[in-house]
Formats: sequence, structure tokens, C-alpha cells
Amino acid sequence: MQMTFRWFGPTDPIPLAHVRQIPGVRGVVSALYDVPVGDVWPRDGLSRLADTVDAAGLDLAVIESIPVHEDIKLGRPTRDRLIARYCESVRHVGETGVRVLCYNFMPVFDWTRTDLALTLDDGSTALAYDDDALSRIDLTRGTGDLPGWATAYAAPELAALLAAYRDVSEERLWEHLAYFLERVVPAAESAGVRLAIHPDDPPWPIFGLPRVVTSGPALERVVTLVDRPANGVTFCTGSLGADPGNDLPAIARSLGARGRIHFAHCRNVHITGRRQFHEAPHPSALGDVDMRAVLVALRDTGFRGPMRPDHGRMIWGERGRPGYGLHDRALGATYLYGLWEGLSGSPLAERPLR
Ligand SMILES: [Mn+2]
Repeated sequence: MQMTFRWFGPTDPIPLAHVRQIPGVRGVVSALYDVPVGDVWPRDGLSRLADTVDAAGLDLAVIESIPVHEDIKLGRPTRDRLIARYCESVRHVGETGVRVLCYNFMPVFDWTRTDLALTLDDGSTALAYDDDALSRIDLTRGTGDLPGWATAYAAPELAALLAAYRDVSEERLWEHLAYFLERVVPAAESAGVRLAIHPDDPPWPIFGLPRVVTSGPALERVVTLVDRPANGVTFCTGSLGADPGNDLPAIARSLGARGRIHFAHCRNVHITGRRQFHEAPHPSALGDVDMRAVLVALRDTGFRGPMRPDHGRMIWGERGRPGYGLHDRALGATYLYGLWEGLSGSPLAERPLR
């Protein structure tokens, strides 16, 4: 296992020098944030990113994420050109020496919350989701009322996109995912890159849009669509854990036994009602995810990939990008590192410091 930390590039308020000081963290998870969706990710931009991370004494371990263009998810005729570009980007990722690529297949919206700063009992704030609150958000005015998405879509553009998805059933979305993977998995394989689909967050349909990567059986279906080692998953405990029907250790055990968990996102959630939850500190006792049982399953199935803490709370007066402050995620990394060391029975065999 390689402990990693997400970093949003040179504009991230958290410097890599601080990431480097988190005990056990050796890898960085990052992306290029200035490439328009659908364009090829340039090799020189990826190389610069890798060099920047390397200069800080860390490894660029994962690219998270190259967004999948909506035309691909919609199955529009333009998808062939866009998939060819995606394959080119994957090749460039491999040439940069990065071995894992995280992506998702969620229509229109990535992770979605209804409150970015819910105050918890201890005075910290956390991201929260409430399906009733979501149902009161009026998208006819664009995404202005959706926390975290305020400027993402203007009203006419969003209306057109939502209308286009009315013809896309869950089964159609599965077909479009299969079409994508049949073309991208071979490219990834020859580039030495492992694909790691991120489950949908939250793991149910929102705003009438289909969401299919929501459960253990769904993840099994994804890896079976193109049954190759390069076609794997990001095991995200927070996303899957928002649905109490998901047995996380069982899912980890099954996918891990197939060698298809290429990346692990570990965070905790506290379920407060039907389709209602808030994010919680990482340790098992403080939420509804049995993190120990998840890590036991990963250990037992020989997981050797990158792992990172996921969204953190805002604590100690820190202000910053919701879910991506330094302090609580650093605590999460240290907790996960210690838990893994305890379970593996010996100090971690890590690449020595440079
Ligand atoms: Mn995640």
C-alpha cells in the first residue's frame, strides 16, 4: 500500500512541502486543471506536473481524474472522436510514468452535496447530503443554488443537457460505459495504466439523471464489461458507504480477490436518515464505515496500490476548499497508515525518503 494525498496543483492553497510532512505520505494524486473537457491532455503538461511533485520529494502516483465528456456518456455520434482523444490522454499518462487513472461515469454532476459546511457537535464542519434538500433545488435557474456547482452551468446549457439525458435509461448508460471501456481499456493496457472507475457519489440517481455505479454488483459488472486486469475500480468507502445496503468489506473482498481494486479512497460517513448523511472523521467508531474491516479485506486480498484519505472536515479554524483542507485529511492519512501498519503486523515497506 502506498499512502497518497490529493493535491489540486499549483493553485492549491496547500503546498506540497506540507503534504511531504504528513507521516507516511509518499504519493500525490493530482490532475491538470486547465484542459477543456474533451481535449487531449498534453504530455508536457503531465511531465511538468510530475516534475513538480518529484521536486517536492513525492511521487505522482495517480491521475484523478480525466473527465469523460458528456457526449460519451450520452452515446452521441461525436463520441468516437472524443474516445480517441481520451485514449491519447491515457497514453500520455502512461508515458509520464503514472500507473493509475481514476475517472467516473456520472452524468452531468460529479460528487454532490446539499451543505458544504454542516456544523458537527465538536464545532467542526463537514460536507452533508439530504435528498429532501436536493429535491428543493431548482435547476431551471442553472446550478446557482447547488452547493459547490454555483458557476458550473448556465440555465440554458444545463436545461439542454438534462433534456438530452431523458432518453438515457440506466441500461443505455451501461451500454455507453461498455462502448467507452471496450476502446479505452486496450489503450490503457498497452500504456501500462490501470483504469479505476470511481463509484457514483451519492450512490443513487439525482435530479432524474441515471447513476449506475452504485453498489458491489454494479462494480462487478463494470470490471466484467471488459474483463481485463487494467479495468478496475477506485474503492471509495465514503461513496459506497452512504448506502447502508452496501456491505463494504464484502465488496472489497470480492473485487480485491479479482485484483481489480487499483486505488482506495478511505473516508467515513454518518448516515442520519434515508438518503441523508454527513461526512465524519475517518476512524471507524466515529461513523458508519467499519474502516478496520475494510482494511482487513484489502490486506487479505493483497492490496498494494495507492490509498488516500478522502474528504476531511474543516477543523482548527482552517478555511479552504470544502472537503480538501489539510488538517483533517492529514489526521485521516495518519490514522489509515497506523491502522494498516497494525493490520500488516510490521512497519510498512516504503520507498526510502529522497
Ligand atoms: Mn472518493
